[in-house]
Parts: sequence; structure tokens; C-alpha cells
Amino acid sequence: MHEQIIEQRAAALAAIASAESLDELEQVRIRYTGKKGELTRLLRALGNVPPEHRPELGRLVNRARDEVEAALAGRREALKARALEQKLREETLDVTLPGWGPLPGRRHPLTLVLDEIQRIFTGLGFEVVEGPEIETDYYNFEALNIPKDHPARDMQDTFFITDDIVLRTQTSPVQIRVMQERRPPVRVIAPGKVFRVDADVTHSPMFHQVEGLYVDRGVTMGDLKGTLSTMARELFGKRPVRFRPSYFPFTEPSAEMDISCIICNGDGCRVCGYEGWLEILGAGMVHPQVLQNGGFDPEEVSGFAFGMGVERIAMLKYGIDDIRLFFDNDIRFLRQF
Ligand code: 2U9
Repeated sequence: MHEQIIEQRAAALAAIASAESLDELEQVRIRYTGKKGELTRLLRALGNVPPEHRPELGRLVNRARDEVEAALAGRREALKARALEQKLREETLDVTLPGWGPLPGRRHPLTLVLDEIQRIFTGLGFEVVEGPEIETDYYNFEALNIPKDHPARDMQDTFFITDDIVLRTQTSPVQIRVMQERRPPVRVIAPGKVFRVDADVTHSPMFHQVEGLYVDRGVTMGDLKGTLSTMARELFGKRPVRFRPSYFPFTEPSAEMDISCIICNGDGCRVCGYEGWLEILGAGMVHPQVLQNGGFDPEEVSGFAFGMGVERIAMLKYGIDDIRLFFDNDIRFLRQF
């Protein structure tokens, strides 16, 4: 029994010294000082030894147990300290690292182009005006010299709400309203949504226009060309422009303005249909009948007007080949601007 106590004591102290984790140390404790542990068993076995040996063996086994328990406690503290140290080392947090910050939003490409157009024209003395998207037949068509049988009134093109109420097909009614409220000079641009029954890669049933109107004594085609050439240079950089004759019911004479193709510089490519030119807007001298409908005397004043599609300008400026991308709101598309 004496030897057994010495042996178990030594074995326990060695096991404690080599325990590398708290779990491992707990196994050692159970093995030696637990309810069925080696030293506990020896303590119980004292009842079976001759009484004359009991005091001495009792002291021995109790001292061994005390030593083992003290060693367990010491090792437990050491392992705990080591675990804490390791945890601190692994979980270090560098509070000087920069944070995530808010993810910045972007302005929509149509907003960018619209803002740019407004900046150019306000710089030239134009005022920005707005008006209703739901219009009467009179303001959308009649006042603009679009007769009852004109193709622009076709059911194919116009969203009718009633026989007399439509979703505006152009922002021109805004300028008619402005003319009726003011005296010359009138120098305004009217940006906004317009609606037409049309949908493919270059047409959307809702799109945006910017129209402009300048009425005063002595306004000429020269003013029109100068103003619109300046706008084209600001929007697309210095490149050739040309004016071609055209027809609109509300202007006479009418013209369309082209810029030299921004892809091929006039050589001819797929984007310009091998023409070398890209159409960017329509314009003309305001028809005398339209001036009169606005309350102005065509004998006293003259004016020019123009209109452009914002989506078309944005598609040319940024090389976008499908108008629907503007309205899908795919973040991967929008993030590029
Ligand atoms: C008033 C008088 C005249 C506005 C004009 C155009 C020519 C034109 C098109 C551009 C592309 C429509 O979106 S689009 O398809 N517009 O070509 N617009 S002159 O003329 C007016 C407007 C108001 C009182």
C-alpha cells in the first residue's frame, strides 16, 4: 500500500504537469481524486489495513491527495491564463483600421444628362418650366397646329384617357401655357416625361424630352443655329454639326440637327448607319399659327423651338444600345455612371 500511494502520487503529479488543456486536466483529476479515482480508492482501502499501520498510511495518502489537489489547482490557473492569452492574441481588433462607411449612391444616367442640359440652357438665359403630364386634346395637339387628321394623333401613338384627355406625347403644351401667361421675351426649356404607344430597343412607352422655346422681337434662324450648336458643343465636345430641312406641324421652317458620329467621326460605322452623322434633335421657327394660339402677334414677334429625347442623347453620349436599361434599375448598370 505504501508503494502504491507513492506511485499514484508521482503518476498524478506527472500527468498534471503534462496536461495541455483544461479538458485534459479534468480527466486527470477524475482519474486520481475523483469519486472512483486512484487516491480516493486507496483512502477507502485504509479500512482493510491492520490498525497499527493506519495512522501512518492515512497521513501519507491524505498528504498525497492534498499535494495532487494543490498541483491541479496550480495547473488549472496556468492553463486558464494561457487560454486567455491565446484568445487575446487571436481576437485582436485593430481599431485604427478604416471602417466601411456608407455605400454611396449614384445619380441616374438620365438625371446626369438632364442636369447637364439644364445647366447649359440656364447658362444661356433660359428658365426651366414644368407642366402637367395629363393634357387636353387642345394643348397637346390643337394649339400646336396638329390637325385632327394628322398621323401624330393616331391611336397607335397616343395614350387616350378619354376622347379629349391624353397622356402628353410631347412637352410642347407646357410652352403654350407659358406663352398664354407671359409677354415676350419668353426663353424657357420644358423637361419632363412624355408617353407614346411604342416599345422596342430604342423606344419606350414613357420617355423624357427637353423642349425649348425662345420668342421675342427679331428672333431668327441664326439664333436657333447658334444656340443649338453651342448646346451640342457643350454636350458632345467640339465636333461638326449640320442642319437638315425637316417638317413639323408646329414649326416653319423646320430642321433636324446632326452631329458628326461620335464613334467614327464621320467615316461611317454601324452606330450611324454608315451615314457619318447622328441626329440629336428637331427644331424650327415657331409656326405663326402657334404663336397666335399662344396669344402672340406673329407680325410683331418670332421665335424658335426645339425638342430632343433625353434617352436618345444619353444612349449616344454613353454608348448604350438598349433604352430599357434606363428603366430596369439594375445596380450593375447604374453603378457605371
Ligand atoms: C411650341 C412651339 C414649337 C418643339 C419641337 C421638335 C421640333 C422635335 C422631337 C425630338 C425627339 C420629339 O422626342 S422626340 O421624338 N421633337 O423634333 N420639337 S420643334 O416645338 C415647339 C414646341 C412648343 C409652343
